[in-house]
Amino acid sequence: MNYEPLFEAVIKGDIETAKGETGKALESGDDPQSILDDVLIAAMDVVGDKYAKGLFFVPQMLRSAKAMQGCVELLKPHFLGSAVVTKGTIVIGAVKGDLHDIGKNLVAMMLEGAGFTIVDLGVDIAPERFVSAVQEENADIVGMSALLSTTMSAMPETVQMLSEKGIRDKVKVMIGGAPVTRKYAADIGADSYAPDAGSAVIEAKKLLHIE
Ligand code: B1M
Repeated sequence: MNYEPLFEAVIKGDIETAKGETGKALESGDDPQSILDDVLIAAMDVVGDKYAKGLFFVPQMLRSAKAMQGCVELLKPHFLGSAVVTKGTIVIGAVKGDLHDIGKNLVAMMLEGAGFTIVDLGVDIAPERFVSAVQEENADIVGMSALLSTTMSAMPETVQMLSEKGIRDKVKVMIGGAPVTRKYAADIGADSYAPDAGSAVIEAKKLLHIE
């Protein structure tokens, strides 16, 4: 199938066309993973580049984000498996000050599809909230997402607070998001870093010694 119309629709923020093209691609049996990686995420990268070059502004980024989210909703059933036994509980959220949730939602979706129970706290989550959710949910993993270099510093605050509450050794910490690196994860004492949603599943399984 020709993906150009879908790619362009996400960049333009044309939700109806984007959803229509995604539906057509799925109906013609195309691989949902490649629609996601090769078209939707690639289109968001173009949007980010245009913003960085001053060609796009926040309202345009927002429209593209909405178009992407509409498409992801259509892809979602294709990623969710039929696992009935949970592989573990993962509390996840975007850190304090960060409103970007597309990547975090994809990570949550893939983890859920792989059989984990997901407690999605949403966006702009303060360290206290991550810590209380870990306690309330008896979570095996806490996952933090940051897309801004200015919000990453909330990650070590959460790690620190887990230690102060005496529960650091009871929960694994996974972090990710565009400005985050493996080195940063090591520096702040996180247990794991994943560059994308697929790797997040592999990392979560490793952390809990599954398979
Ligand atoms: Co924003 N934004 N944005 N934005 N935005 C970026 C991130 C930016 C890189 C654009 C640019 O300049 N090129 C830039 C950040 C620069 C920096 O700090 N390094 C930026 C900026 C500056 C801003 C504002 C400050 C703009 C302003 O207001 N002046 C503002 C901040 C708002 C806030 O958060 N407080 C802002 C606002 C927004 C919108 C609200 C308009 C919208 C977000 C809507 C939403 O999410 N609901 C938006 C968007 C859409 C983007 C871009 C274009 C796309 C982000 C995205 O969804 N990517 C982005 C540019 C870019 O990334 N190319 C940009 C697709 C997504 C699938 O990828 O999120 O990286 P990603 O997730 C991946 C991996 O990172 C990883 O797996 C995911 C799936 O593969 N991953 C994890 C993510 N979390 C993980 C957690 C894990 C493991 C892996 O474990 C727990």
